[in-house]
Amino acid sequence: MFEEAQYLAPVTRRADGSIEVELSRSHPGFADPVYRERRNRIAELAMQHQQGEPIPVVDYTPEEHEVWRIVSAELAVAHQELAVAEYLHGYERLNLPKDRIPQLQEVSEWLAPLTGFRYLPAAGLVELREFYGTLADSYFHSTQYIRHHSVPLYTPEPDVIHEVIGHANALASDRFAALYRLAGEAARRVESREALEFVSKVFWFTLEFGVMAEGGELKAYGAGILSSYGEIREFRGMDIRPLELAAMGTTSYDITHYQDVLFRAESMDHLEDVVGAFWATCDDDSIARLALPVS
Ligand code: TIH
Ligand code: FE2
Repeated sequence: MFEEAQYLAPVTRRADGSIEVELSRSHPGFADPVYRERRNRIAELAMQHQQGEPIPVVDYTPEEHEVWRIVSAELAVAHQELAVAEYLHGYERLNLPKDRIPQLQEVSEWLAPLTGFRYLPAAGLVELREFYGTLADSYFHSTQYIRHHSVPLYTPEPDVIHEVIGHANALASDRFAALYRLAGEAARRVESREALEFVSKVFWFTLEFGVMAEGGELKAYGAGILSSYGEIREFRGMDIRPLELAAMGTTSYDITHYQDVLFRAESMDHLEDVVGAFWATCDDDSIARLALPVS
C-alpha cells in the first residue's frame, strides 16, 4: 500500500475499545455483516501488532481461501502471457501457494532470504512518509484482509491479493527490490510535501502501474495491474505514454477504476536508468525544476 493508502477504508475505535472499519456505500461488502465483522477483526489484529513480534495469524475462512484460489488461477494464466520476465523470475523464486492464502509471516520468511524484504501488517492508512521510510529499510506494510467474494476480478482497495501476488512476487526479484528501496530512500531524502508527492506519483506510474516493452510486445510489471485479472486484460488498450519523470510526477489519477494513462519503459535497464537514477539522486530542488510547467 502506497499512494493507495489515502483510499483505504478509515479505521476508528468505538467507545468500548473495539475497532470499526468504515466501508463506503459503494463497497461490495457494505451490506454484508459477516464481511464487515471480518474486516474489523483483521484490523484489530494488525493494530495489536508490535514491530519485532511475529505477524498475527489470520484464520481465513474456507470462503476467503476460495477467493484466493480463483484469483490465483486466473492470474497465473494471465501472468505467463502478460507479465514481464523479471516479475516471472521473482514469481518462480517465491513460489507462492495457489490453493490457500499464505500468512504474511510466511511471505516475510520466504522473501527475506531472497532479497531481504520483510512484511509488516497494516490495519489501515499508513502515512506516506512512514510507509516509504520503512521501504528503504526493506520493510513492506501490507493489508491482511481479502477482497469481497462477489467481485474477485478487481478491487479499488489494496488487499492481501494485491500486496502479495502483486508486490511480493516483484519484491522477490533483486532488480525490483532495489528499485523499491531506492523509492524509499528518495522519500526520506526529500523534505517538502510536494516533493514527496512527486516521488510517490512516480512510484504509482511505475512500480504500481508500469508497463514495459518486451520482445516486441507490451507487458506489465506494476503490482496494481498484476493483481487484477480484470485490469490485466485491458491495459494494452490504454493511453500509453513515454517514460518521462516530469509527466509521471505531475499526472493525476483516479484509483477507483482501471488506469487509463500508463507509462511505458523500453526495458528493465531503461526503467533503472530513468526511474532508479531519479530516486537515487532526487532532492527538493531537482524535483521543483521537473515539476515546473513547460512554457
Ligand atoms: N486494483 C487492484 C486489484 O484489483 O488487485 C488493487 C489495487 C492496486 C492499487 C491500488 S488498489
Ligand atoms: Fe500497491
